[in-house]
Amino acid sequence: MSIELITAEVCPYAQRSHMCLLEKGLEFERREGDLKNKPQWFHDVSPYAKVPVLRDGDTQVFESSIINEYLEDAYCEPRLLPESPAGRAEARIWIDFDNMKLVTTQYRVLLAKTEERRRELAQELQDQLCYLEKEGFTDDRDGPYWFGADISLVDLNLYPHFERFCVLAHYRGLEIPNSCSKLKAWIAAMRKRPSVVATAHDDDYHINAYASYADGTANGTTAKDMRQSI
Ligand SMILES: N[C@@H](CCC(=O)N[C@@H](CS)C(=O)NCC(=O)O)C(=O)O
Repeated sequence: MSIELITAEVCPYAQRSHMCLLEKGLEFERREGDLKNKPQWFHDVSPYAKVPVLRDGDTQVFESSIINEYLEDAYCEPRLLPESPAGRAEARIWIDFDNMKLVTTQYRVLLAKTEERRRELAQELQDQLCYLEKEGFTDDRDGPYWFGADISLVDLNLYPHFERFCVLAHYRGLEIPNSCSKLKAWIAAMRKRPSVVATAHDDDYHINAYASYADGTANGTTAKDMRQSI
């Protein structure tokens, strides 16, 4: 059975699944989807017209967090979710918080047109980061990752958009609050992880990639979806 990740180098969501495949030690091929000029084959495999999409033999899965859960179910070792139902539920709650709150606020603050709305959203983002710091990065962890010594699907979900925080710093003057020291230490630890080293890009790459979001000209599916929630 062969695994194929339909991906885009630029995409933080695709990075989540790319990292998951690396963490699982799986063999896979990557196929780059041209998001600016989507070919018919891409529409045929991607119901939301987005990357990533994973193909594993006859199985096709989309939505990065669901792809990662699929990989966890299909390829159990190494485990990327806690064993207990309570621990797994906790992981999924934080993955949901990331998808529903953190990530959408980051896009919205970049896409918002007025200064006033940007200020409101910047405050919202700051509150969410402080919540993550206080409620997420608990003091009883025995290692650098979300659940301590072992990396998890929570780490893989959260990391890619933090790699791109430089975009918010560059275009909107935002910083991760100094009070979020555990979050900052976690980002530093993640940056050393081989699955990050293999998939990461530098600040200039990301700043360039998000220019059209910042100047209001982005017209892809993701920008349109995110604009609806501003
Ligand atoms: N919720 C999706 C989001 C995926 C997504 O938005 N991908 C972007 C690239 S980063 C995309 O393919 N957008 C297509 C477009 O903008 O036209 C997931 O987690 O996989």
